[in-house]
Amino acid sequence: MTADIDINGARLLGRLDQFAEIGATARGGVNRQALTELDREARSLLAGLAATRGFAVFQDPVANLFIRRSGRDDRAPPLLIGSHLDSQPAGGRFDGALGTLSAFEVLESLEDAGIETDRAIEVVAWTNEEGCRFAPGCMGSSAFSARAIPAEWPDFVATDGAVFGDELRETLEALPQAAMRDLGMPVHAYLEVHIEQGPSLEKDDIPIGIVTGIQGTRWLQVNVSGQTAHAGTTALSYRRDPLRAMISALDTLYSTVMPQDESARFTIGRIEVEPGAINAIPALARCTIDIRHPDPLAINRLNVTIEQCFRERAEAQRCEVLFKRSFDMPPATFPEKLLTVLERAAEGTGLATKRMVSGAFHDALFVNRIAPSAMIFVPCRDGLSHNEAEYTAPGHVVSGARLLLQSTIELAKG
Ligand code: HGY
Ligand code: MN
Ligand code: MN
Repeated sequence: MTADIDINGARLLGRLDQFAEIGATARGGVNRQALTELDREARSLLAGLAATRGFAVFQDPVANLFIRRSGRDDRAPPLLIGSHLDSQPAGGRFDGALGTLSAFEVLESLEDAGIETDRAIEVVAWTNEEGCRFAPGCMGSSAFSARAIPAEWPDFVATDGAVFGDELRETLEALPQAAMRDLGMPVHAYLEVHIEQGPSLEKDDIPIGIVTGIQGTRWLQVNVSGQTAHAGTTALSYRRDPLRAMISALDTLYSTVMPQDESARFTIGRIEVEPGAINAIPALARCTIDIRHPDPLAINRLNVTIEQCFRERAEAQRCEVLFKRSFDMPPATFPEKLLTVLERAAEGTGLATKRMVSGAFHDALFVNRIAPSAMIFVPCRDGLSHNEAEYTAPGHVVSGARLLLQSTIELAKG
């Protein structure tokens, strides 16, 4: 049964354009990394729009931003809908913003239609979902679900040298109009709209993905250290070259991990070398490794293989190797009862759907630890994401928000 109400598609598409201006890149993407001035600008724009509609605005100690539309029973745990506003350094205009702004559009449409819900509905913009400026990812949703900020986080240093504690404090102070609330609260359920970030929906020409779960993710930081020395005077037998060890290990891993297991994902996102002088053998080679797999045991096996390979190649070059695990998220499964609510609402709105597992991680994975959560995927062109060319057709944007609206009305019932 769908309620006789609809979203304002033009308003939502306009909002997406408006937010895409904040951190817009020359090639049509967005660089609005977590806890930067641009992130703060997007948060304050959303908070301003909320205040204009008379919604209450809150933030918690890890700067998760909440926009609340009250319900008849304000003591009942609210329904949370949302996503994130931070982006990749060369990100697209839909990753995160689509879910956050679709959720805000749902609040506005309910307000326009004067529909009163039993439960309060809160839009949430989670802090640092991407994890690329400050690792790990999903800091906001993981601290929210654990009701604690890990003691080591405030000292974490960003890829640009900023310190997490300082940036977090600045971000909180930049939104004085948001009332502070404690970290974590009872939540009735959580829904998130997101672009698929893969090719499956577009290939099957299906407008809606009902996400049944999220594959596991593990991030490693690998440091190989050797001895810096003169490029001209150091013969081979004297060299302890960490970059040679790293390249040898990576060559083997690239040619084995994904070719031997089509469900495995192995990505080196960043490599750094110190001192980085053209005429000095490196002292240190550092790289990041992103491992993904639907099977948690496979992630452990991959981790062992990777560390073994690096150790062998480091030893062959008389170098040392250190590993640091900066993110570790086992696979998650969303509850069947929520998937059925989404599918029934999609049927009511005449939207074809298909069930699928998410290759990307999302905040819903952590929220699912404290409340039933589910995700609605919409297609993205060529499956491209974490790329400035990321694109979702207006019709798909509207369908995703329309389904979120109908599902929200269903779940906001007492
Ligand atoms: O990396 C991820 O899976 C997410 O899109 N940040
Ligand atoms: Mn995202
Ligand atoms: Mn992303």
